[in-house]
Amino acid sequence: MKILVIHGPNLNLLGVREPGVYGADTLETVDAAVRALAGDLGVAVEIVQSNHEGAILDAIHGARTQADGILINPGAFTHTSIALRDALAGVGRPAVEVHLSNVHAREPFRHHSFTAPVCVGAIAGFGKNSYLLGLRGLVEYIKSKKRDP
Ligand code: CA2
Repeated sequence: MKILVIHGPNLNLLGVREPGVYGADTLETVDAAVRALAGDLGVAVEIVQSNHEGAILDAIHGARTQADGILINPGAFTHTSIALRDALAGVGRPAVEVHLSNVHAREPFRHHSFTAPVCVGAIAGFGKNSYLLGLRGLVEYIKSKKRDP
């Protein structure tokens, strides 16, 4: 099983600015934890980060032939991008949306997600652990679908 992990815009700044909101973890420490859990679960991961909407769309399209599922933190595109929603809906691969912060406890403009309704689940508010919980959930979901399609 192979999972495509996508970090959206500005997540490359993690740990460098705003530690009060997003914690002290850097993207490198998040990726290391994701890779370690993937190893424990016996799945392969490909991890990408982009600040460009089109590049993220291309990565999602690539999952159609190259991955079994998508773990995505769409960053601020969560709240703005119908294109991202259409890509996730159209690619035919299950996706889980994750957020470091509890977006529902923040500004009202972060409460709406264009992308969560086309994902099989969403997790927010647990920092780095949101990715780990999301990865576990996605892998279990894919396994259960293989057992009982
Ligand atoms: O909580 C999350 O994971 C978010 O997806 C993070 C996004 C934000 O726009 C979403 O509403 C929630 C922001 C990405 C990180 O942005 C940073 C900006 C400056 C310094 C560090 C991170």
